[in-house]
Amino acid sequence: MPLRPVVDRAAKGIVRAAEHGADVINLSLGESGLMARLLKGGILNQAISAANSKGAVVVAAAGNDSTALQPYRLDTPASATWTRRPPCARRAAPRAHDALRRAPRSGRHRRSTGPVPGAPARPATRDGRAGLWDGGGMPVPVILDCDPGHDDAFNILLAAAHPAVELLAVTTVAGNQTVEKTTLNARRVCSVAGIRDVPIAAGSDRPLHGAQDREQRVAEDIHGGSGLDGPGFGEGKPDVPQDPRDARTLIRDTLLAHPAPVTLVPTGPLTNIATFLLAHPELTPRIERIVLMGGSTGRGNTTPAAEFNILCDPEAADIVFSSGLPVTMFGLNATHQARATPDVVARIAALGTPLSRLCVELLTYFAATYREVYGFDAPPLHDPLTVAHLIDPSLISLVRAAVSIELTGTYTRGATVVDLQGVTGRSPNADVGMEVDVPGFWELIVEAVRVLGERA
Ligand SMILES: [Ca+2]
Repeated sequence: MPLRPVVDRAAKGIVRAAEHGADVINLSLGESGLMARLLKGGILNQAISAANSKGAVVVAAAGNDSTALQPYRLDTPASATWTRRPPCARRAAPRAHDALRRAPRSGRHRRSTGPVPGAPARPATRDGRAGLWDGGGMPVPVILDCDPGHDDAFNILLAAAHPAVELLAVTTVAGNQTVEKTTLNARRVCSVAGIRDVPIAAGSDRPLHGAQDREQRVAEDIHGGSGLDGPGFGEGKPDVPQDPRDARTLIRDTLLAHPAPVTLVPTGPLTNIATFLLAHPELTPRIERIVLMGGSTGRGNTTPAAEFNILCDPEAADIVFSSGLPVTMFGLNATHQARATPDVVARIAALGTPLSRLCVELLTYFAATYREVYGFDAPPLHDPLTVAHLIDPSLISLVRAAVSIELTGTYTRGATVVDLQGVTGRSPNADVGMEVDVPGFWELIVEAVRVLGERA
C-alpha cells in the first residue's frame, strides 16, 4: 500500500479513538523503522499530539521504532489495553494549574515537592526512560537563559512559582537589550518577586561573529531603552545580587552539581548555549533537552523571514539545532496565539499585590509597543510557552520536523526553515510547537503571579 494512505488511516484512527474516550491507543505499523519514515510528514505526530491533548496515551507496538516518538506521551507496556474512560472521570481530571493552586504559599518548596496528583505525564526523554514525573515525582530541573525582556520576565515568574519546575539558575544574554541591562532586569524581576535563592549570571554581550561584521541587535522598539520599560523600578539597586561567575561557568557548575540531567530553556539569542556546547561537549550527557523560544514555521518579525532571537545569532542557532540534543522549539506561529488580552490583564490586576501591579505595568507597555510596531490588538507573551510546556505538555501540540537555520540568504538570513511536509528528506531534529491551549496557558501565568505575589 502507498505510504500516504497508511499514514492517513493511522492518524484518523488515533484521532477517532481519542474522540471516543480512549485512554490507551495501541499503534501498530508493522515493520521496524517504518514509524520514523511516517513521521516525516508530521501527520502522525499531529494526531498523537491531538490524542494526548484529550488525555489519551498512544502506545507503540513491539517492533516499531518507538524512540522516534519520544517527545510524546508514549508508553510501551508488555500488553497494551484499549479502554474507555468514564465521562465523569474525564471531566474531573485535574489540570496543571490546579497543582499551582495547591503549592505552598511560603518558603522554598520546589526541591521537596513530590508528585502532583493528576499532573500530566512527562514526555519520555532522549534515553527512552520514563518521564521524571511518572517515576519519582521530581520537578524538572531547569536553567533559564534569557534576555529580559517583558515576556522573559513572566517566564522567570512561572518557572519560580510552579512546583513542577526546579529553577536552578538564570543566565542572561544580549538580545532585547545589552547584556548589562538584561542582567539587571533579571535581578530586578527576581527582587520584586522574592526569588532570592536562584543564581543569576551574565553571559555573552554579542553574537558569535559579532566582533567581525555584525552588530549586536537590541529590540528597543519593543522593550524600551531599559529592556524592561513600563514599571518604575527606581534608581536603587535590586537586592538580588549578580553571581560573580559568567553564564558558561554557572551552567557548567549547575550541570555538574545536579544529580539528574538538566533542561536548558533559552528564550533569547542562542549565543550562550552555543558557546557552552562548543566549550563543554563532554557535558552534553548532562543536558536533558533544550526547550527554546525562537523562529517560526512561517514568517518572521524582525525581517519578513526571521524571528528576532534567531536573527540575532543565526550561527549559534545552527549549532543548537544541529547539536543532536533533543530540541523543542516554540516559534512565532505558536507564541502569537498567547496574547495578553484586556481580560487577562484585568485578572492579573485584580490580584492586588505589588507583583501583580508590576506585571500589569509590563503588559501595558508591551501592549503599546506591539500595537504601534505590529498593529496587534494585544501583545503575545512568547517566552513562557517554554516553561508552560514543561509543566503541562498537553498545552501545546508538537510536530516533529527537520528545522534548518538560514545562514546566508540575500533576504532570509536567520530564518528557521521548518520542513512540515517532509519534502527535504532531512531527518527531523526538533519538535515544533503548533496549537496552544490559550486559556490553559493563561491559567498558569495568572496563578504564578498570584502565588509569588502573596509569597513575596
Ligand atoms: Ca526573550
